[in-house]
Amino acid sequence: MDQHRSHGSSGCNQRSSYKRGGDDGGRNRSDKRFRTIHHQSGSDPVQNPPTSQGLSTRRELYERDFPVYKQPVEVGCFSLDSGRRFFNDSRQMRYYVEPDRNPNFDLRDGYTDRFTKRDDSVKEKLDHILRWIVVNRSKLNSRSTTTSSCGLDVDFVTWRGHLTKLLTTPYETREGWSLAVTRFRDTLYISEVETEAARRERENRTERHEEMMYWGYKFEQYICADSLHSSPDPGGVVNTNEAFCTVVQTRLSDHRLLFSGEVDCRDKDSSASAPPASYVELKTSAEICTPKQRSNFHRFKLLKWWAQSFLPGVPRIVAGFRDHEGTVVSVETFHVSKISHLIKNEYNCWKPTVCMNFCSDFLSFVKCVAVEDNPSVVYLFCWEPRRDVTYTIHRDSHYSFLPHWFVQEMTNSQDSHHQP
Ligand code: 0WD
Ligand code: CA
Repeated sequence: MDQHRSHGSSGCNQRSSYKRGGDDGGRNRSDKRFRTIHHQSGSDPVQNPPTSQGLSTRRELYERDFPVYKQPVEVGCFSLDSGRRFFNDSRQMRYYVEPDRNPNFDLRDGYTDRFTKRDDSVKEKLDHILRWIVVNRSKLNSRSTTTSSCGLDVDFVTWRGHLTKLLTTPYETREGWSLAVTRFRDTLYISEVETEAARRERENRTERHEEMMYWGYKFEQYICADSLHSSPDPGGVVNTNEAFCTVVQTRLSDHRLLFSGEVDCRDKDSSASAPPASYVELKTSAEICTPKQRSNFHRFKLLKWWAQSFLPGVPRIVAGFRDHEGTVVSVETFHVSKISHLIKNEYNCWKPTVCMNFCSDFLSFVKCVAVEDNPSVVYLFCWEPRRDVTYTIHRDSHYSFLPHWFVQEMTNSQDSHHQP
């Protein structure tokens, strides 16, 4: 994993320009990443300050040395069963069975008679990760025995998928995002809020699109076995409620991260490396027939694939290329560490360093903006393509996402730590 140090500093003190009010005494006028935004006055729940800082997403501002990104360490895992119930174990782990290079898998098989689809109108927010934290707290707070601030020993808690969106932001031209942030006991929790555009798209998917979403899960079923000594069962039911999730800890610049991501399967060979190095990400994509298609694959798809797997340290992506009828015509393995070399010949292509520096700067921005430590306050960071990242503040609103049981559990277990 790259571990080059970045030269820029990212603390709030050096970057007073992050702070609201726009009174930076001119210190950051030369820093083009942070811009004063004049908000329109409106009647929203809580008013923005008249002026506040936004964060630019222009690529050229993030072309610095690669920031420190520590090798992610798996600190735990959990499973979600066919009814989306949480288990603090690896019961949903699946094992990789190498397919033929030209397997002719029929991805349409079982649609819709052997398919149970997760209800994606149900927003689970961070709940499963929070559940994992409550059960595994002792693994996380090493400083709790020596200091009075009995928080988790991490700066950010989130889903890997949210970080993937941050990494790809400088190159995204179509889809914006909204991320809700709450500071609680000095940890910043980041949970996505579905944008209006995303909701409309979800509610108006075509039947063709629904079926193509199934194809990805069907590919997994052709390749994954439920146990070390069994074979994949393409005759079974595809149930997208089921998930195995890894929980990893790492550091990006000076940001200590704890995040979880869904893992498709692991290498069967028990002498192979420990997780996350033994994990395999599975993907499907349209077969590549023209140079233009190859270029688009490199420029757009490999960016998303790289970002998603690089974050948790998953080293291998196995891709099934399918025709228009949903037949997998070829299978190819991509080594995540080699993807940035593969794309070097593309004109004006994406750069890993831009992705990581933008993410790092966004997290610094969040640290400086989200200052009030309060489980019911949400700082909502929003971004649309070709715009800066902006934020609004919401108290006791429908955006609040830390559940009472989590706040209570964390408060109680802290109190009990302090009893003689
Ligand atoms: O309600 C939501 N929109 C969210 C749900 C937001 C964030 C996470 N989640 C849940 C997912 O249902 C899943 O259990 O968290 C888990 C995955 O989190 P992640 O790893 O952080 O998400 P991401 O990297 O975006 O997706 C990883 C895999 C996907 O694989 P592909 O190869 O398609 O990228 O998780 C699956 C999917 O297999 N996945 C989902 N499965 C069912 N419903 C969903 C979803 N909404 N999103 C991702
Ligand atoms: Ca996958």
